[in-house]
Amino acid sequence: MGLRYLFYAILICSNVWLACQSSSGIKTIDTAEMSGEDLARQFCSRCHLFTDPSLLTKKYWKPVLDRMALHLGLETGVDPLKGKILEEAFMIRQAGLFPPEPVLADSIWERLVDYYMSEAPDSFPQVPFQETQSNELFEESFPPLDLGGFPVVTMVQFDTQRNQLYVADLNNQLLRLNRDFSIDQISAFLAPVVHLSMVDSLRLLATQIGFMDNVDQKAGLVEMTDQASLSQRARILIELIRPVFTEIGDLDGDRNPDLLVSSFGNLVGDLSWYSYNQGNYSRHILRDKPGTLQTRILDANGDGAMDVLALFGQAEEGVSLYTNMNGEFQERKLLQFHPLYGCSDFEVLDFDGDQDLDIILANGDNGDYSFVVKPYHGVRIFENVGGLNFEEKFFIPIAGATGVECADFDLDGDLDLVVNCFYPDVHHLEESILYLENLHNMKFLRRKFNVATQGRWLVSDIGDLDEDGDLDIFLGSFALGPGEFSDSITSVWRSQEKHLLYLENKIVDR
Ligand code: HEC
Ligand SMILES: [Ca+2]
Ligand SMILES: [Ca+2]
Ligand SMILES: [Ca+2]
Ligand SMILES: [Ca+2]
Repeated sequence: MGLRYLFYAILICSNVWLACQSSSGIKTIDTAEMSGEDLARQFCSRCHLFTDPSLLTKKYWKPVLDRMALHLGLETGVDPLKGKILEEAFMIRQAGLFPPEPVLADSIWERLVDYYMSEAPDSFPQVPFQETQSNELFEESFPPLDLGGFPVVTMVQFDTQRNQLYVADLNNQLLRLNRDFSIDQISAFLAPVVHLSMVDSLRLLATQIGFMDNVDQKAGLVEMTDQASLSQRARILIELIRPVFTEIGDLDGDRNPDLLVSSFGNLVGDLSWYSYNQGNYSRHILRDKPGTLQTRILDANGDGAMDVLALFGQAEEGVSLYTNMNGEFQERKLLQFHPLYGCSDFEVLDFDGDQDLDIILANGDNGDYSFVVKPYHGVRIFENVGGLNFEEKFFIPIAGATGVECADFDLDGDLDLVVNCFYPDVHHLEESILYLENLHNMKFLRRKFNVATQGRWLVSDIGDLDEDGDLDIFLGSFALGPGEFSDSITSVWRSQEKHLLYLENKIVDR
């Protein structure tokens, strides 16, 4: 009881502190004379990069600015904490995301809004024509999978050790499929599985998100399970906020495997590692903010200690490197993007063959406050030009790009790309899966799939399932989620049980 009161007292103080800080902010900055643009640069760069008016059309700035008004403590008639459970409201308040007092006066806010509304375009510039050809490499099929109901696949993951395919869904099921897509093993978990990490040949870790929806509840967990039956469980970490990715690695150099967990969250969340010591895990926070999508544990500077590369997709988007300095981690921001960029997935590999790691990025998340096809969404290649400094070398516009896989699919010696889209352009649904065939010299042939219209492609993976020496592609459909898609489109996504799409690579003749 005493502890609760203490928390409450801290909470009140921090609110007062915020209010003080903001009112003194108004006094020191003379907003009266500032232009709309200066106001925007002043007040809209506090939590993320500045968003230029050109990034959205007039129609879509309105709902975004209404939302951001709440982040500046303005009274809009909307309670940002409405519908939140007590625990969520507490954490969100503590994060200071919605100041209890206005940070600027209404009249100043109006000037800022006028700036966005007058500078924003009525429509986006036309994306240059993208010639698209048909797929000739892959045989397309929907293996029958009796999962019950319409597709809500939360994970597909190829197991290179077993040469089998894992599939998980919103109904907490995890399946392991054989080469002919018959079920080898099926098991019910506590929450939807979104990522697996192999511990050894006998055990694996299952990351369970808790809620797929945007909430801040601590309903996520990581469990260890045996690979044979998938049913002997041990809870390793609990009360996580929407964890999406777990990596195993020795981060403190004591030869015991530690865990690195991306708790994506929503308004709150974190990237943390958990050091293992005699059966217990202790938590160390790397980033006390939501939005981490994926990580790569690697030794970036070659000093023998493992470092962490992380991809962020919420508000402060980008890629950071956390350099390990005797178990303390120092962040270096490698790439930084504005909050409309919509980072979703990355691949870290040597794309151009000059012996350093490059970054292939898919950005197309459209699930927040502005559901419109954005000309800057797509896939980008960031080349490592030395010392982990990156330059954007290539951009392929793709509406709502969600996942990217990079490999030499046609076996001609260069790396090709496959992209899946959860927020496709309704006018080009057949492009919600694209095979980008590398023609050398940063030229890609864009190839579409007619069957792509049949699902909403949230997840993907690749692997040589039929063991013929080439890489096959697996895509999972998730026929729910935000977006303005017509009933006729969603009814196609939901009408048949097309959970899984198999693109069998035909480059190697059997
Ligand atoms: C107190 C922190 C804060 C301030 C100040 C702030 N933002 Fe944001 N902004 C966020 C967060 C957090 C998000 C992520 C989306 C959300 O709110 O859930 C975001 C998202 C956005 C997005 C992306 C919306 C989408 O549809 O994906 C835009 C655009 C944006 N902000 C613009 C602005 C502008 C313009 C201002 C100034 C008027 C501003 N922000 C001020 C915290 C802030
Ligand atoms: Ca290192
Ligand atoms: Ca390289
Ligand atoms: Ca190739
Ligand atoms: Ca194959």
